[in-house]
Amino acid sequence: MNRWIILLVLPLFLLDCSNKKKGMLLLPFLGLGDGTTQATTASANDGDGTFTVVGLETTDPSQVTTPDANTNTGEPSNSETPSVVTPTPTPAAPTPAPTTVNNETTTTVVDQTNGGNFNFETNITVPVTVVIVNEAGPVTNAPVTVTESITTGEPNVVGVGTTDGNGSVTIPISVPPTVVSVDISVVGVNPTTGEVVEIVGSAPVQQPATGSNSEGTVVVAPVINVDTTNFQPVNGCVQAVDSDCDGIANNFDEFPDDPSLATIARSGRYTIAFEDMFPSAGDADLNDHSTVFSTEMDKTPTNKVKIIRGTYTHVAKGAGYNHELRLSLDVPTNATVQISYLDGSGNPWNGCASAPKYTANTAGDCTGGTLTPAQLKRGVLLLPSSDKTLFGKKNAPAAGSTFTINDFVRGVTAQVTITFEEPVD
Ligand SMILES: [Ca+2]
Ligand SMILES: [Ca+2]
Ligand SMILES: [Ca+2]
Repeated sequence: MNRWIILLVLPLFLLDCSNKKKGMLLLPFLGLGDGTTQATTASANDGDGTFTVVGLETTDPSQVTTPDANTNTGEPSNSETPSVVTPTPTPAAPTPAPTTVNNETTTTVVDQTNGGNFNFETNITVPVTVVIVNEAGPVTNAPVTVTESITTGEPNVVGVGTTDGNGSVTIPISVPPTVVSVDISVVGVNPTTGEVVEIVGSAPVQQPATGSNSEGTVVVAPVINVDTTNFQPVNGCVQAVDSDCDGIANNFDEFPDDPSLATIARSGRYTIAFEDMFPSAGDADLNDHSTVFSTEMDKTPTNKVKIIRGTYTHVAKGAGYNHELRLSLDVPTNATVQISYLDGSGNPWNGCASAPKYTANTAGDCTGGTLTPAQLKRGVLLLPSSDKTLFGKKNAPAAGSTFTINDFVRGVTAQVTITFEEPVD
């Protein structure tokens, strides 16, 4: 049987604004062309960007040492085993001077059209590059955090990285199409005052399309060149701002006392919908199997995923065929899968485990267990055969017929936790 085919991802829109992070960088849009087929570069905000410096609270200023002159050219420290800064008196300091920052952001249009092939994924995926220099040259080993606050109304860490010997880091991110800009944070120290400071700002990931027949936005990859003075990476760990010394400051660390974990990536609510006669587009109404889902991923300080949690509710079956929904994971490690099911009323549902089709299967279907890489690649069973999961209904009215909220049947909900033995990319 031919199955699956085309997927449609549709994020729920939350209009809540950031409660935490700062200003929006608005750029003029210069010569971006039609934005769909070729990369074009636009330069903007010639050094007068909105990146700013904020002080981070340190309960014990003596925890911060003045970084020595070799900080910028030294080897990056091992982020797995950061050293704790030994409290020392502040040495005879040069005249205290504030950290300053100027930035210039350039953008490159990123083709999201999948080379002309049918592509219904609406997430936008771009690299965000940050380049930091100070008066001594490139700033090496600076921790850069990229967040967005549109999806849930709270800052949601979408990527982290550390600058290399050129002061540069490129962080790939994937965000819902409602996200038009991301926020950037770099934590460091002012060597003349010993204060821990944070450089913050934002950069666009979408800009209005320009050119003839253009409408909407184009996706852009930003490169943010930060030119700063009196700013260096923290030389070691300042526990007042990073309790577990994992390199992720407390204000972003959702596991502030666990150095093995750093952040939770929250998807917000999505719908995934399939047309089932691939490669035929069929009638392309994407109603053959539809699921509403939301996921969270617990991530390590190095941006790897340790745990995936998801809730998946079957909501429509506009097909004669039956389908099952699996999550295929191409990873080099085992994972423990825990899964439970609820019926449309929120009560435990055992229709999966009672189906002979699945109980005969030893790959963790219905009951979870420890799955091998091969089993994970075949796919974790999320929702079993769709003739069972809508209780005989379809939520798929014929065109022109009436369908009201009272006609809607909530299908089976799967609650899944996948814990990798080793964190994965
Ligand atoms: Ca931390
Ligand atoms: Ca942590
Ligand atoms: Ca169809």
